[in-house]
Amino acid sequence: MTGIPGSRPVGNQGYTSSTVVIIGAGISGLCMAIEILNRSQCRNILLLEKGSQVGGTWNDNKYPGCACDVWGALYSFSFEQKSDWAREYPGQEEIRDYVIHVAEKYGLYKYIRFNTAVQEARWDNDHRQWKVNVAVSGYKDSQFHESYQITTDFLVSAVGQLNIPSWPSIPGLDDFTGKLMHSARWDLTYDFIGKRVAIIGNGATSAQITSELAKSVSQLTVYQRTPNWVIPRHDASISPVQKFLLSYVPPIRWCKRAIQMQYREAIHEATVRKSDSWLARYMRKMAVDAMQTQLRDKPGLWAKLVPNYSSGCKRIILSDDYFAALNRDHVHLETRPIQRVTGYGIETADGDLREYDLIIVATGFRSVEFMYPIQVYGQNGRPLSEVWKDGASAYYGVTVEDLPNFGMLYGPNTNLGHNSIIVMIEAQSRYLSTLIAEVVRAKAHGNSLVLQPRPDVVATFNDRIQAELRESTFADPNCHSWYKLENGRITNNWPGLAVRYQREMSRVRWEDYLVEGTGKSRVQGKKATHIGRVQEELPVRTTTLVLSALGVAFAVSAYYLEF
Ligand code: NA7
Repeated sequence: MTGIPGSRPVGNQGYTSSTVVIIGAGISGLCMAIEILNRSQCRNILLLEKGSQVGGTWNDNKYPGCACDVWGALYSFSFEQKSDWAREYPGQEEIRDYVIHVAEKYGLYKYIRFNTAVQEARWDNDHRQWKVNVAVSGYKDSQFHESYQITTDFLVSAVGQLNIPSWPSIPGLDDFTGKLMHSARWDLTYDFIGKRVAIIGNGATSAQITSELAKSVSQLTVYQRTPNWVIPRHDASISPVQKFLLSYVPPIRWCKRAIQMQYREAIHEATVRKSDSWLARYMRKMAVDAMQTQLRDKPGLWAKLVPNYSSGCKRIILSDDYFAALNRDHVHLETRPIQRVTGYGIETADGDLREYDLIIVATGFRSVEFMYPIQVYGQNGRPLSEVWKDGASAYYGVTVEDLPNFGMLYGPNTNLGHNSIIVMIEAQSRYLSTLIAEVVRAKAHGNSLVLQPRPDVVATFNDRIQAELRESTFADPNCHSWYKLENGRITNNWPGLAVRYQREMSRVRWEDYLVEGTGKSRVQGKKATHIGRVQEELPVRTTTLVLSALGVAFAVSAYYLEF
């Protein structure tokens, strides 16, 4: 049963087929669905979500202190801007609620199948469709069937880069008899107040947890392997007056958003390209000054907390209170390497053992293993693991060699170190929905259409961005990060400005694609489809001046009116 291409069949029909399948109902999966619904006639879409709520990483990460490290004013869709964030840097619950609001407002719940984990996707050359095998979890859902197969004409992966927790291979970790949890699988029923706590790792997640837990645990030890650059965040709550103005005087909200976008793009040079620029040096000085000020009682720690690599090589941590937490008497920074975990605590390389009630593993995600653990087989059964044997790569992070009618959001080389990922996700959704619209149109006319990027185009694109990345701060050999492989190849980050990505993605060049199927004539020979971009930054010239003047007026009034 294939159903009418444009719409989902009524009732229980067509359960095992869908014109489009999107894996994941996080920010990118929902954005993709909205774009398809807006830009094409297609209503026959399915979002397969292994969790039981929308939100993706913002539903998974529920640890104390979890917040966004991008300003809230920038962290919402351009078409659904949130104007009443409680804080400049919103917390997890508020972001998850925003994502739920989007799913409700755009009527997406009816397209989502929860408790459904994709295990394998295989392209069927004969039928020109994907066969997607899913496992059903959830006590009741799995009583109907534990697994089944869905066929689809176009498959989109929206699983993101921060999806599967990375567990360290520390000897004895499983032998610990106290409470053990990964930061991305926080047990909200566990009462940590008054407990002796260890936290392994000191990345962005650990810094947020440390700042929060230091307030209520009896003892807290942070196990640091490599120091990070930490700069002040200057977070603040947003007053009711400002919320009112942002909500009811949209130009003020646009102005705030545009200025923040402009600022974020302006720091790209210092964070990604030139670690010796005056701004990069200023940022590092600001980081060291803030650390020494907040950690005034423990000068012995200062040298251990200054990294020996470019700021930007790893994600810069934004925090107003991490070092202040480390300054407290019951909080301890441990830099001796961990040797093993015992039944009761953690032993360092010199044999020193400390006992704990709770060990928090804040060691990040399996970020370079895109789509893990889903097994994908493309054209002629070629495994994706073979296409990606030297590391994940894709054409602008969205389409992959030998994977027909397949798209990715937040795929290889699309992560940013300096700006909001939502800007990238919107550009990707526009682009992919243009490909999808053609496939849907062909199907509606009883034809088939198969699109996959030309290998030479993908290779040229990747050679170009890899050359740029080799010159970026991400490539600093003194640091390893979740952006790159052990051999130094940077698989996760985009080298340029977010605006440059938007511009390069603002047209679909059909000549970049191998086109097959009975409906290929509509696309073959066509040069490009212009899809435009969402301009978030300030345009130069007159508008720049006007918005800047507005921004200054806004800031001055905010200061005098104390909102
Ligand atoms: P990150 O940034 O990947 O940080 C992981 C931390 O865990 C980092 O300090 C690592 O040290 C440490 N780590 C990893 N493996 C080990 C082992 N085996 N032993 C000791 N320490 C270890 O993850 P986060 O969750 O903090 O942040 C991920 C992103 O989420 C963040 O950038 C935001 O964008 C949101 P290392 O530095 O590798 O020496």
